[in-house]
Amino acid sequence: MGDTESGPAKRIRKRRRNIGIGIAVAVLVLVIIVVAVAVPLSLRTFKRGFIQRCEDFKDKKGLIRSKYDCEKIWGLFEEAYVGRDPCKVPVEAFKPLLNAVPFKRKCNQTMLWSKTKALVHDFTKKRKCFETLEDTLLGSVLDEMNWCGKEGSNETFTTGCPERNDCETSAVRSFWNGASAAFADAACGDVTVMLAGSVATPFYDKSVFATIEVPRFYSPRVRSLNVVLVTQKNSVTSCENESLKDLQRKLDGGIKYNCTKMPEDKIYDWISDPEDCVPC
Ligand code: N1C
Repeated sequence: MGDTESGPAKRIRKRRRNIGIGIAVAVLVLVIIVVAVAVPLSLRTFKRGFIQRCEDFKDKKGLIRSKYDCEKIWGLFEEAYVGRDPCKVPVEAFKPLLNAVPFKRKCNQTMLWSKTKALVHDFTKKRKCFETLEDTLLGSVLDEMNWCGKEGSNETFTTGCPERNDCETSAVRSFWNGASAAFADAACGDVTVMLAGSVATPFYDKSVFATIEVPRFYSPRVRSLNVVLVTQKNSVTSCENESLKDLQRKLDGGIKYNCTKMPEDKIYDWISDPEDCVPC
């Protein structure tokens, strides 16, 4: 039957096929270019962002702390995960980085959180007497970032990395676990934590707060743990919640425990009060 096709029809069919092949080749070339350019570009952007945030980091008084060697900090950071399987980065790999940028702070200033991140950071932005991990240099530089390395490569990737629950020892999880441990080790005096009164278990036993921070508090270095249970309009959870009793049981004996229920609106009123806290 094909033999009966006229000359012009055959030519049109051939031309269409050639156009199809041309488009396929162009798309393939485009994909190769995008992959080749985008990967190093994402690394360049990630590293540049890291260095920029590090150099712009301000202390509590709003002063830029030029004492940090941000290139050196980047080098120590990168060493922890480059060339490794993205799911096999041990917490210890971040030790040199965490030792180089210690979390020293005055007593009574430690502010922890679990499932209340946004509110707590709105709070500490105004109330400089408290400091969260994200108010420190490393915490602020890496907050909300996702990154990983790959075996046989010396690059940093920001796409194709494990998601939060994919593996226990991803670069991101190990960094936060190591940083949270070092941050908790630096706590002394009265420690504050904001927990969510809108959930059934404000003290969730798998959280970083429960598994990493609480076990690092010892008396007399830590005098008290003050829980602020943040409630919303329909919150039913109270300080009598079972999980909070569990928290009390897990706490080292000499540490005083307090729990105060506080509506979220009231905390926002406080935040907007222009009067700042007394010298820390
Ligand atoms: O698991 P969570 O809370 O109890 O962790 C919060 C707790 C805080 O007190 C911080 O000191 O642990 C510290 N911390 C961070 O500062 C932090 N910033 C960003 C722990 N994790 C942190 N992240 C990311 O959020 C990280 O990916 C981790 O898995 C979550 C924890 O959030 P959560 O469940 O609300």
